[in-house]
Amino acid sequence: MNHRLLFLGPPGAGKGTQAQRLSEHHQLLHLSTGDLLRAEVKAASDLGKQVEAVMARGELVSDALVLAIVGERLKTHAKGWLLDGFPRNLAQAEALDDLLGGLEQPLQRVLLMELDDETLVSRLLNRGRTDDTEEVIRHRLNVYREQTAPLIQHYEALRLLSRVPSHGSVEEVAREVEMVLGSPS
Ligand code: B4P
Repeated sequence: MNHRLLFLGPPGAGKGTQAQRLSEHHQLLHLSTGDLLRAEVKAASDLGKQVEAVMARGELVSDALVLAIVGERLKTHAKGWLLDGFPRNLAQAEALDDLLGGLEQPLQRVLLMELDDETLVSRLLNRGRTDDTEEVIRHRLNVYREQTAPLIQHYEALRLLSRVPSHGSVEEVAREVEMVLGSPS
C-alpha cells in the first residue's frame, strides 16, 4: 500500500474519521492541521490566540502558520504519513510539493472524499463543535469550493487523485478507502 497519502474533501466528508482509522491500521503518522490548530487554541498559545477567531468564522488560517506547523512534523517522520485537511489551497499545495521534493518523499496518492452538501451539513450539526453552526458550516463550504476544490484538478493533472464515495456508514466508507488503496492509481 502507498504510505504517503493525502485526504481531500469538503468539511464533514469524514476526512478526520477515516484518516484516524487508516493511520492506526497501517501505523502512519496522522497529520491533521485542524486538530493541531485546535490544540494550539486550547493551550492558549500565541499561535492559538492568532487563529481562534479565524477558525470560529470558518475562514482559512494563514498559509505561513499552517506551513510552519506541517513542515516541522514531516521532517521528523520519514516512514509514512497521512495528511488530513492540508493543503487547503493552491499556495499550500505548491509549498507542499516543494517541501516533499526537498525531502525526497513525494506524495503517492490523494483520496478525494465526496458527499452531497445536505449530508455534510447534517453530519457537522450533529458533531456540534464550536465552529459547527449552520451559518459557519455554509461559509466553510463556500471557502472549500472557492479555495480548496481547485486542488482536485491539480492532483488529477499529477495523476494522483482517486475518488471515494463517502455517503455510507463509517465502516462502509472505510471499506471504500481500503478498496481504492488496493487498486492501481
Ligand atoms: P478540519 O479540522 O480539517 O475539519 P473538517 O473539514 O470540518 O472535518 P472532516 O472532513 O475532517 O470531518 P470529520 O471526520 O470530523 O478544519 C477545521 C478548521 O480548521 C477550518 O475551517 C480552518 O479554519 C482550519 N484549518 C484546518 N486546516 C487548515 C489549513 N490547511 N489551512 C488553513 N486553515 C485550516 O467528520 C464530521 C462528522 O461526521 C463527525 O461528527 C463524524 O463522526 C461524522 N462522520 C464521519 N464519517 C461519517 C459517516 N460515514 N457516517 C456518518 N457520520 C460520519
